[in-house]
Amino acid sequence: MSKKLLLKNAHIEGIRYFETYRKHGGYEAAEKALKMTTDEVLEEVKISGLRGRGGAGFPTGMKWSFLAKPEGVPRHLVVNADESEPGTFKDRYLMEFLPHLLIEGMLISSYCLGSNVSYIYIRGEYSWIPDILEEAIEEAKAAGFLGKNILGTGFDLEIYVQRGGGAYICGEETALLESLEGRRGNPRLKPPFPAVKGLWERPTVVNNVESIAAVVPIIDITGAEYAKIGVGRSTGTKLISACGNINKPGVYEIDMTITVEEFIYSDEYCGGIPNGKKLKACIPGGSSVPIVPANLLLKTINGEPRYMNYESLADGGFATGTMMGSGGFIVLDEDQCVVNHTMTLARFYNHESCGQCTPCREGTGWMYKILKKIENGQGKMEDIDLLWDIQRKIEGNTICPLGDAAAWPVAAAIRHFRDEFEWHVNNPELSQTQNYGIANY
Ligand code: L3W
Ligand code: SF4
Repeated sequence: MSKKLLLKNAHIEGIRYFETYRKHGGYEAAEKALKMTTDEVLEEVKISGLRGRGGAGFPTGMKWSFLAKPEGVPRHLVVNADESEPGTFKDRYLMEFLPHLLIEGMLISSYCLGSNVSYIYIRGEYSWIPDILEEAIEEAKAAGFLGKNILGTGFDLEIYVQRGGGAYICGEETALLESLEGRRGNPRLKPPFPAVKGLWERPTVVNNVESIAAVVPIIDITGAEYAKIGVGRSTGTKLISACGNINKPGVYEIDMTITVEEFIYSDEYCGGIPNGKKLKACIPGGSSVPIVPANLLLKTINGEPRYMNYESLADGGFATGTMMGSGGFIVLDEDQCVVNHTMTLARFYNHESCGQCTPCREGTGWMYKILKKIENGQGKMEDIDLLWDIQRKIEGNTICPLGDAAAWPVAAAIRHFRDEFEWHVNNPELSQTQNYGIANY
């Protein structure tokens, strides 16, 4: 059984409210952190090995240590709650059921970074959650954990919740900052990174909800103890939102030592595939990461079991491996059609492209049109090569990672499931009425 750090109290009735949260040890980590120096808190986060839980897995302590500290310039912490990656809904769970865990994590992190005004930028579609967060903020303020001179330390902190307008691109950190400043959410060129020039050109740390929540158990049990959980550079626990063809969709906390097979088939997690169907493929880190066929998902190219962690999922590189990404775990059974699935994703990325760079603006639309043609039985063999060519021209040639995120699913689908694309081309009548998966298994 995986160790629980973030969700250990999630089952307690009323844990959403300050009184219950506090009764179960809430804000004790904050009290501990506020007695430490900011350097000591930073050191704990560094030692913990915590990596960003939003998708990139960048070391959190290193990001914090990059924060510029020019004299007299305010600094900010911005929590990225614009969780829009298809298949990803773990931050929603945290904010909805454990809002004080996020507020406490923000208090500790803001203290460490020297941010007196911090923000939560939340996706517009989570329309009911800002009220939950604002209520938690008010409760924390009434109890003296936010506002002026917190616990008599002289540290002040205000937290504001900003609702997004429902654009996926605003989850990209610089687009988020543009939107927070009141402009259209167009990504900025990096460098400069937000740690140097972020919100209103001030040094800013942008971190995912889960990353900031994880700071609470790190201070609670110490960075060294946190680093003992997990394996290698995949320390601590990770929230996984599991969906697709599984018996038990939901949000699970894992300790990154379990195998992919255990995660899919054990009753503790996904509980297997409905109706005894076979596993076809999986996208383990949200829609942007490469799809992996079952044989490469359960074993690495060296024949070792594949584990639910950053290194093992990426084993063999993108040609055979995939990525932990945001932990949005999507399972496809033998009846699913990869062409249809890839077309749906291509439509999404085309719709969400901000349009600033030509390869992404034009390429995503082009890929969607070709995939639709193939899916509808109107494709030619050369369309598959054209699709391959387009995705290659997008990858690495855009301002932000949305271009790569649109290219990778197409590349992986062709690499691993070219036979399905060819089936659609060779069976135009059938492909208009049924999918490859249903026709062939
Ligand atoms: C200062 C340097 N800071 C890097 C910071 C940077 C950022 C973090 C990671 O994209 C990925 C994307 C999605 N000085 C720095 C530095 N930083 N070098 O570190 O940066 P980066 O560029 O590796 O990634 P990113 O731009 O944050 C995130 C993928 O995650 N993804 C996520 C999708 C969406 C969600 C969601 O809805 N929640 O997660 C899934 O795979 O495709 O590749 O903070 O500033 N020298
Ligand atoms: Fe906009 Fe796409 Fe360029 Fe990102 S890659 S800046 S979403 S056009």
